[in-house]
Amino acid sequence: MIYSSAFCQFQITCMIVGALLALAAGKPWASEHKSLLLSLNQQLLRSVETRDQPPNPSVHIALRLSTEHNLAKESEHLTRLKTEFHDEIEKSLGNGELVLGRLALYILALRSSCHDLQSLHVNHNHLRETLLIHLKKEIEEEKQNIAFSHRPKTNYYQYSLGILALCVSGVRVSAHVSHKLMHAVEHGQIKHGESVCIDSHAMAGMALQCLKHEGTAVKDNAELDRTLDTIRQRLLNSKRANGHMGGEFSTGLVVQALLAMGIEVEECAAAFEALWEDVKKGTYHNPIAASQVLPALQHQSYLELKSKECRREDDTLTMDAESAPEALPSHGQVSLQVEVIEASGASSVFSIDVPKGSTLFEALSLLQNKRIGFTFSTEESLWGAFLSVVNEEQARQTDRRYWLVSSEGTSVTQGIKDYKIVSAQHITIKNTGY
Ligand code: B12
Repeated sequence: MIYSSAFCQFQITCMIVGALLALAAGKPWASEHKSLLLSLNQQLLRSVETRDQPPNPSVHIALRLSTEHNLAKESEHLTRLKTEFHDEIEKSLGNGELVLGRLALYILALRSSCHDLQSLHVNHNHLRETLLIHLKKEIEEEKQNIAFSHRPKTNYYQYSLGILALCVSGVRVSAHVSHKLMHAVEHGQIKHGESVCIDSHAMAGMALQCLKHEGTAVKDNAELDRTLDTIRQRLLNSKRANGHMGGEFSTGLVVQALLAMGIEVEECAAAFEALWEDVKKGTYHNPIAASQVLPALQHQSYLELKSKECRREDDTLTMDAESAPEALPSHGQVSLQVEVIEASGASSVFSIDVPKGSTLFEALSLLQNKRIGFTFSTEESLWGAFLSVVNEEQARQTDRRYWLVSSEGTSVTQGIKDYKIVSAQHITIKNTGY
């Protein structure tokens, strides 16, 4: 009797498990995810087609790490990187700028297409060096900057990108260079403005994990393990109630880093859910934002570039006609207050009504056109327009200053060409040191 009731329970359990398995086999979400992936991939492919956008190495990496390809379009984009982007790098070098992050991304992009890295050179100061030799020099220079002023001239995100690019290209990274990164992590020196920079921790995690995989000699192996643990913990602790890790624009990189560091896909379930929701909402319409998310959604990370072979690749990705962007009916005007706080602390407030749904860039342009004392200008970057000058005051990265943009006291999470004004608000643009 006892035996038969236990058997009965066992049968019921089996039936429930069976039903669940059958449901899972149908995976109603699987086909939705598949079409979201395809649309994100196509969005990136479309972005490289647009001639008015400069080639972007981060987008190239995402296209190349993807499982589906359009080999002709990817090859065209590679050519544009090797000409237009390459020229931009040489121009910056001519102006005496550090190009660490852009050069590292460029090398990763070339690696993602299995391009021979020894065949490309940069010319500057009458010197002709391979990209890798020049990257090594810049990273050494940054190491010296950290030694003297306790921080890099660029930032730790770019320093990590540099280490990662050398590592996946099979170039030895000096133990002094990696030690400086580990030290910065351990001493909480990696910030985005005032707060801990989750994106840079993710990049540092991938860079250091690559060194560990490769068995690169470091100053102290125990320090490497400790730092990787610290990073893993900080990334896991960045989890928010809605599943984002850090924020909607950090989650892709954090997931990539966690996967690279050996965390199971299942452990990132909430983060994946948040990413799918954001893809659905169109949060990643900026190509570089999409480029940091697509690899994560395909369970890939930049570490995979190390073993990329570019053989027998799929070539089925086509560009469907772009679905016309939803024309947002403009429901009248919203009032905007723009407060500018200069480095001296002096503040001025400007008011304007703008069409609902305008980008902050459009709103600021309207304000500028009113000729009531507000002016601004921007600089181009891989993320788009970076606000650099307001009322003729420049917040220079070389002076470690920038214009921090907040709405109702909260730092906005997008650039001025992406941030939309949908309700009346008080925008503060403050010249801030970091
Ligand atoms: C470092 C950094 C900064 C530094 C840059 C200076 C420095 N010395 O390091 C500082 C603190 C100034 C900064 C400022 C801002 N940042 Co920032 N920043 C980064 C970070 C961590 C790395 C950028 C980098 O070096 N990339 C590598 C190099 C090779 O690429 P690059 O394009 O040449 O880099 C330059 C530009 O990216 C530019 N930049 C930095 N941040 C931003 C943000 C925007 C919107 C734009 C257009 C440009 C830009 O500065 C970089 C160095 O010169 C990224 C993280 C990421 N996931 O990419 C966030 C990131 C790009 N920043 C972000 C944001 C939101 C901002 C701010 C808008 C915050 C605010 N509320 O004010 C401001 C920009 C305001 C403005 N004036 O226009 C978001 C952008 C998200 C989005 N969808 O647009 C990111 C992705 C962080 C995140 N996960 O949320 N940032």
